Amino acid sequence: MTMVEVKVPDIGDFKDVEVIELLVKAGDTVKQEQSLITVESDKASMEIPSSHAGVVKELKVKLGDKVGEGSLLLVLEAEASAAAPAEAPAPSAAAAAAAPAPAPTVPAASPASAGGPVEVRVPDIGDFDEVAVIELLAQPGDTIQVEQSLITVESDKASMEIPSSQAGVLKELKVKLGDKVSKGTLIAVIEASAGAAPVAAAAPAASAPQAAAAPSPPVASATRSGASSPAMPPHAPGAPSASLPHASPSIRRFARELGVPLEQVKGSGPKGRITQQDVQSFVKGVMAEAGAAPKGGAVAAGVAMPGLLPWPQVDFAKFGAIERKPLSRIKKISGANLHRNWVVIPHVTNHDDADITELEAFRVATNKENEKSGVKVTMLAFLIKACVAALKKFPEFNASLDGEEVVLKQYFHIGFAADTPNGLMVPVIKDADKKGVLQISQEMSELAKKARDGKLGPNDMAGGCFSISSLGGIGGRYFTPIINAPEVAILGVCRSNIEPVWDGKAFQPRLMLPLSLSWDHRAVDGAAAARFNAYLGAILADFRRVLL
Ligand code: CAO
Repeated sequence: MTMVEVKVPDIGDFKDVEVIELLVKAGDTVKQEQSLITVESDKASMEIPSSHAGVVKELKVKLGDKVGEGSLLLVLEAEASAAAPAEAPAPSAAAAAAAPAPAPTVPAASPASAGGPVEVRVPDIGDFDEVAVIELLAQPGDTIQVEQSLITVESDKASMEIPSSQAGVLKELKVKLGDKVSKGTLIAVIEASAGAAPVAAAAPAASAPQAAAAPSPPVASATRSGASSPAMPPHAPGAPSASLPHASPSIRRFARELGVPLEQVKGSGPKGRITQQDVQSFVKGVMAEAGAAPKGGAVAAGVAMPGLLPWPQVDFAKFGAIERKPLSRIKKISGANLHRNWVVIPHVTNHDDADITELEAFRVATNKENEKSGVKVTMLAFLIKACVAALKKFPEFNASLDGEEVVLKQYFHIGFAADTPNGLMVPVIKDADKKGVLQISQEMSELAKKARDGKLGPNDMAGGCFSISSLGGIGGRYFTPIINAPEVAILGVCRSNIEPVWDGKAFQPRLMLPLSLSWDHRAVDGAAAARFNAYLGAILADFRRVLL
């Protein structure tokens, strides 16, 4: 282990600049090039990276300190392999990376003119290549001063504003947000004011880089000598507009990751600078507002929920042809109910299989016998009867929660989910315990027809104790039905299949019906749910058990 002193590298015109952020603390493990502090002058801010990887032993600066090239920032216990001196004569990769970029000099413009359109291009911004445009600071029609910032660009470590070389009226911006620009990229066309000669780009000089808003034009195009290529251009808010958020690159990145619009954040730092705390407080405020929003109501797509990301806003038409249709009235109502039930009720679902080989044979035979009656018995009618028997044996399933009380019902009204062209409806077979399978089948087909025809009345759907959702006529294996509040359980049924079942001596082909029982864990325990399902399976396997 070697102790290494990390110092402020050559940061050009940045002398006696204030430390405005400490990005690491003693004990932190830092990587080479990781930002250690942010410094800020009255015109620009920049992050200072580490020349070495290692563990921070001691920070030698505090907030408000003034630093310049050579100021000691911290002492680092460097990783053995990374302990090469930062200021080696021939710059190491670390030293090169640590060297800041020249600030953007006032860019070269098209030949001087006493009027007429002039192209403004990105000047030499060192290693700042292919950087994203993150802000447009002027718009067509604006009167622009020489050195007034036109756009802000940002790399992963720093941001900087690109100033205009020309005074005049902005005719056209040639870049948009998100565009990648490099030295020489055309950013704007300016109608030069008569007599306003563009600032010429001086020949590259070996002098230190010049800050973008340095008072004395023309400035040198700051090509640094040697291999110490720039990596850290400063953020230089040359002509801060009232709306331009004043924040360091790391805060901008932080805000972007959280989706926080910086222009809406009030900065509490010096000169209104936005701090990490400000961004966090903004997020907390938004969350608190969302939490205080509609209580008990449906939470629609697009409405923020506390603690959750906002609903994704996608321009679907960008990816192909689309058609927009309003949700049906039933879908809106059932959707809101399902959503509330799914969010409020702690659902658990038990899956099981019932052997319905004999029951199915009986059902087929019954249908044959009753062919002339016109009433067709489906498995669902038997399931309703079986559920009534299970509800009688396990009364906590024939219940509703009401505050601190459980309401146990002594009647047996069973709802069944019906698929209709307009959406899901749940008509209810009243007093199913007092009706036979044939009568239940008849009522079910009448109610299903009424549902499909949109003719169900409120009474047809009221008073349910327990619901069954059967997808058996369609297919599938298992699913997790959503409880129909204020009921405390629902049975989901899928398509039966012939399966090999071991009878102790051999596999036998048996017709197995997949059952999925969702139950409210506030009202029912897991053991009771498993017993309910097992009993239901036993009855479906042999209805004579109901008599026991
Ligand atoms: N396994 C195998 N076949 C089954 C079966 C099962 N579990 N359940 C029904 N079938 C068969 C029936 O025997 C019938 O066969 P045949 O035409 O050969 O006689 C066929 O499937 C169609 O039955 P069905 O669906 O018309 O009758 P049903 O009594 O089973 O169901 C109803 C009636 C209204 C519940 C049903 O039509 C329906 O709407 N189901 C959808 C429910 C739903 O959407 N649930 C999801 C809610 S959660 O979003």
